[in-house]
Amino acid sequence: MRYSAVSLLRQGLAGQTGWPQAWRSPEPKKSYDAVIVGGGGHGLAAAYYLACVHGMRRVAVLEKSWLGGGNTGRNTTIVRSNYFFPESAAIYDFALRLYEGLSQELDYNIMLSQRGILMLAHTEHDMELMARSVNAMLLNGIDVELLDAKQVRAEVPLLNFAPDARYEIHGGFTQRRGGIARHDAVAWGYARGASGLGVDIIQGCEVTGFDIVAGRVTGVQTTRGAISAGAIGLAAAGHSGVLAGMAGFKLPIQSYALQAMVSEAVKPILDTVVMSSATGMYVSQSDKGELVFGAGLDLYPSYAQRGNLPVEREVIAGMLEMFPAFRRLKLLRAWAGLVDVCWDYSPIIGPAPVQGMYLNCGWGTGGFKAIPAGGWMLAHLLATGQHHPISAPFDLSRFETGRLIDEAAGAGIAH
Ligand code: FAD
Ligand code: PYC
Repeated sequence: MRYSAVSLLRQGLAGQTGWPQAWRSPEPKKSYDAVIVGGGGHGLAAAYYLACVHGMRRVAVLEKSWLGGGNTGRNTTIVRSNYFFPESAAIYDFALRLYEGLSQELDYNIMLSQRGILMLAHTEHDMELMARSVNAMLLNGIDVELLDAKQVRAEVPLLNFAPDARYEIHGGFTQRRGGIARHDAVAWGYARGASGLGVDIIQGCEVTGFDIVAGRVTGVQTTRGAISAGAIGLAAAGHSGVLAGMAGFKLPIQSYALQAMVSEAVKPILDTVVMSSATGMYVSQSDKGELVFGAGLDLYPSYAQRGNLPVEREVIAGMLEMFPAFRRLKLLRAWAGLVDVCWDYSPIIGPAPVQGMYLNCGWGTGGFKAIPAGGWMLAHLLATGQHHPISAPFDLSRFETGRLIDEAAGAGIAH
């Protein structure tokens, strides 16, 4: 829906009371053709593409809390597709291309800002490895550029180039099509689009069990009653292992907390995303002016969705080594999300060991950038029962065949 300047002004003067709801909140029906568990970006995108690409409208998304309240609303919003292996480049670049048209597609501003990402190298060794990665990425068709120290300085003069800097900067590489997007807008945009096409989006509805008959899933048990379903998609990120347990199988996944923080807002000071795995920190500036920065994975698996002081101190120390000018900024908030990490740091997309159930999980620390593609692939599976060619390498069977896609380095942050 579009608003004229006059109608916007009228809304403002009327106390913002007349906005229509962006999506419907219906009571759950007894039965759907497809049910998606998890109202994060991946689940909502899958519902949207099911309705608009595959014409399936009898679809529900079940979310135990509120839309985007999981990792989708907790992440640091970095989008990029600079991965090492061709399989990963294919899926993450498919996502980035969808992101590039998403505001128009959904008629909803997801505030994509392709301000580039800059990955730093702090030793000659880092630099050599980076050159190899950049060559591999170029062969994958990804727009990356290797930069020497002088070029990095020209890109981000605020970085610490002092001769006695603890983390010397030897160079880095950039992907200029990378950047950030507004995370909750991505969830809300897909929710609004899906709801408009007839999908039921049901918040406050926790899945507590699965009905399985002769190896085939026929429905879910929820806190709002039983719902039968022709097919079920799991897009529950940090709780994928819990849901798999309810369905009677195990996933090669461990769940960890991943922490992030924001400073108070300041005038524009940093116009790209800077990532440094050596210092364990990355930072960008939000459109509101806050510096958004974060850590590597917590060291131990946990379901405790909260930040903690030791990690915050370490990340802040790393950031101040890199950007001494940020020394006097105040920390505004810190938080964590629960991420589901596979042994090879790549996602699992494909049929589950139970017939009629499909997985979209294991995105670990990097699934925000993948939302449009993850949704597209899950929708394809739910509608056709078959893999899209791009999702086939991410099938669960790779843990039996050994065809792993080890993207630990591609994750961009410390693991
Ligand atoms: P979620 O958004 O977590 O959605 C899953 C939903 O399932 C949740 O809303 C949850 O409530 C619901 N659910 C769980 N169990 C049930 C149940 N039993 N019944 C019903 N609903 C249930 N990725 C990037 O690409 N770039 C980044 O910069 C980035 N930064 C990050 C920073 C932090 C601090 C964190 C925590 C993550 C970051 N990520 C990043 C990772 C990214 O956020 C996730 O991979 C992505 O959001 C996963 O999306 P999702 O839709 O699968 O999961
Ligand atoms: O995947 O780019 C990423 C990322 C950055 C911070 C957390 N994840």
